[in-house]
Amino acid sequence: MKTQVAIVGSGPAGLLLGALLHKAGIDHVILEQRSKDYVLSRIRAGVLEQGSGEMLDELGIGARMHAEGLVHDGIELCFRGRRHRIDLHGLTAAATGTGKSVMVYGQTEVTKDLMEAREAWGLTTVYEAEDVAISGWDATAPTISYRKDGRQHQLACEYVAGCDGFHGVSRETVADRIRTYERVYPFGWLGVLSETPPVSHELIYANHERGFALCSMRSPTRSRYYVQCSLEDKVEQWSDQRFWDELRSRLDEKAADTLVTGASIEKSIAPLRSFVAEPLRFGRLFLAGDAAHIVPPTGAKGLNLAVSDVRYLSRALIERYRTGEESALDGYSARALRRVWKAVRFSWWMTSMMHRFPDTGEFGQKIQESELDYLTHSTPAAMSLAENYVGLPFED
Ligand code: FAS
Ligand code: PHB
Repeated sequence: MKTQVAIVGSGPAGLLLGALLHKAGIDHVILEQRSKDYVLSRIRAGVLEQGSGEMLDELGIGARMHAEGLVHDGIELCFRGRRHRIDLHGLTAAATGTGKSVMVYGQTEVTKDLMEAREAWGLTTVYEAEDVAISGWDATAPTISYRKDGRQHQLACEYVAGCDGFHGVSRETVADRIRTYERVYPFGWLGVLSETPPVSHELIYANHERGFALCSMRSPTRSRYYVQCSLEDKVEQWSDQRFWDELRSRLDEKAADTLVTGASIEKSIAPLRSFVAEPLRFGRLFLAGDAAHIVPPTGAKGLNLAVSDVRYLSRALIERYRTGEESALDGYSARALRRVWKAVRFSWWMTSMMHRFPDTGEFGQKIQESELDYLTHSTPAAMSLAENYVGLPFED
């Protein structure tokens, strides 16, 4: 088989890149190691930056997002038993003249919309492609080998987009040439999905001496909650009752009293890390999304950074195929990384401010509360949080 661009991975990065290349008439194939159902079964991100939603609109696949997604103009920060609203839309309007919001619309739904578009466009995705291996990326005619239904296949291509996530093969292929930067956090997030109405109409990020908590949602009837937990914890140790009790203990009185609990329909523990690989280009191989970087979900940036990388990579590939010009491809890594590092910083900052670390102690707790007090009473400080949370501008 032969194509112009081989995309490894059918998560948000790979699917979105495929859609953008298709719209530009560039031939591509997606190779995905898992089944379609497995990819759709993963419960992950919940918040889309405004720019991410606009990219789905540009592709003509934003209809369900607008019909079912929830536009949020603010978030709340809860500390010392009180909630304080950060007016994202009002603050970004005051700062830039244009108010911005976020869209609460699960990554699962984005993935579903992109997969359905692919099928409608008759595009090729090879699911359950095993033992994907990339060769010739340092020359001009890369080849990808993989096994499907017990048979070995070769895919000849001109460029490879490594969109295969943190544990993928793409970054591993160039492991001896890549520089990595990492911070592993000494705690995890225990997440619960429940068919219960959200405790509030906006997200609540809570700082508490017992640890961080987050109240999010997927719809007016489906909630997503998280509590910071120990990395030694096992999901089996957390009954639903224990989870709800712990969540209540970290919220303000009104939220604790009005929280509607119910049976968890998904419960999982995710470790937290900040990770960036540099550079993002190796000859004809380009890394994008979680294959290149990981952020703690505190700033709701993971999925949105995958969108950001793909925006830059797709434009560079389209320019190359339309004009033969390769300057945008040459500039992809530096341009994508500038925005990546700003989101990595914001996610690290939010995580550092909201979580209980082993060495936080009483002094550290006072410092965190003081920073939150400053944020919720200083317009310039709140503007900085707001412009990062809704998504910094793309530098096109
Ligand atoms: P993905 O990991 O989504 O997709 C990579 C794809 O490549 C997968 O389908 C995988 O099966 C495939 N693949 C891997 N190796 C392969 C190989 N060798 N060959 C072929 N295919 C291969 N972000 C947020 O913003 N908010 C959150 O709350 C949040 N929660 C998260 C919770 C968890 C448990 C995890 C793991 C991540 C979370 N994230 C969150 C981040 C997440 O949403 C990612 O940023 C997003 O999935 C990135 O998309 P991709 O880069 O496409 O990577
Ligand atoms: C989610 O809804 O899963 C979510 C929302 C905001 C975050 C992290 C996760 O910062």
